[in-house]
Amino acid sequence: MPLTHLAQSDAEVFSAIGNELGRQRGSIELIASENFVSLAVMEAVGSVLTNKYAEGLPGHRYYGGCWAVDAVEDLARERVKKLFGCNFANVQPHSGAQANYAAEFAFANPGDVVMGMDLSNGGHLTHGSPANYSGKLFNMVAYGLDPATERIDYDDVAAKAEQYKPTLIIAGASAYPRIIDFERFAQIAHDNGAKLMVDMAHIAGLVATGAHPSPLPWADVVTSTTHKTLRGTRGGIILWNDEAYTKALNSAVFPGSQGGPLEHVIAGKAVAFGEALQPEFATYIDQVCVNAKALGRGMESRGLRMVTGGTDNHLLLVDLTTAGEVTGRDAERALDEVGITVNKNTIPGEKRSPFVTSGIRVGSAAMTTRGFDEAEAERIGQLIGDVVSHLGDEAVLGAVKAEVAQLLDAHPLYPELG
Ligand code: DSN
Repeated sequence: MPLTHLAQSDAEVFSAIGNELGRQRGSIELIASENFVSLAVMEAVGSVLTNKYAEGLPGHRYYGGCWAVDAVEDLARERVKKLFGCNFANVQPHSGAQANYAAEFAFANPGDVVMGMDLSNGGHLTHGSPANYSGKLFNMVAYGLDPATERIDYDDVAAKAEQYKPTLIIAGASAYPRIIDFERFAQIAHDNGAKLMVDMAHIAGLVATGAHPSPLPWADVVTSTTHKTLRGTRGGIILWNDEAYTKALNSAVFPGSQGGPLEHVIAGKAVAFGEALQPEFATYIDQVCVNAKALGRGMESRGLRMVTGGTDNHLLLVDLTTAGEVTGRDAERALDEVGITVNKNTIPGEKRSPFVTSGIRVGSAAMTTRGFDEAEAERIGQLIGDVVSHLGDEAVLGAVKAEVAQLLDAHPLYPELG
């Protein structure tokens, strides 16, 4: 929406926001955890709800005047329960990390053994990284991938669960391109007296439409962000089915780890959940999956290797070691220069630091929202390959940049914003 008041009152912030709109318009967005929300979501997040304190839950608040935000939060809860077919939801976590913090502390205490996927194998900071609260407060045991298949080594998970008897096992990943077997995870957890938490942040949109099997029949608790494939405003959610967990989970959010909920953001979540319940969202997610495979084909045609050989979801992890000495950092920078945004990423068996890496991660959620089709996705994959194999070659990079600009022109982003 036109930011007329901001333009008049704060030229610096107005200008910075304008720069970011220009940046988003001027590049093919392939960061697998990003997307473009609807203008309706943006309007809800930019609304007067930002003024309201509402500690507590709808109908049980610590402040007066909450009847309107109660209705908003109830809409968000009801819609997300319908979307994922579950009994209970808390829509207040400010982020995925906050959702994970609350879910982990609802089931485990400091010092308990908790198992999570190794970060360098595709896990997440909040699943036990030593740099994160999870690694500092829990006694973390990491599981990883089978080096031969580069897929989750479920036998390793089972053996470690048997050996260490964790309180909680966390399943879910930030850079894993394959279906995750949540039933198997639940069997391993429950056979060993552990609870299962699934962080489905990356694949939530696919789970919503059935493009990835749902964790909800199996997990004790499911967390997610709302802004990746689910295409909502930035934020977190917690979902579960067993009423016995309700008090612990709600209390772990407030007062356990948060104060007043961000009701304007919860309104944005409600709008996004409403959008995801429409049949068009399933069509969108199908295209996301088609485009991810096409990106992979394009890159493979230029000699790049996809970790695990391809993808079942919205993302690909690309092993650059087949492209000579090119690092993930070099590739990320060169692609940025031609208007393709990706992130460097560690690959299984990584030998470089996380700041350098031997891989990149690409995802199709945002580019599909922008309207790119399968043929364009395959071509973009080829262009990525051309850039990676011609670092420093100004003629090739210039030609790629011109073609990227043409592709972007064919799919304008937020034309309504002027
Ligand atoms: N979930 C991370 C990502 O996938 O980019 C950010 O925390």
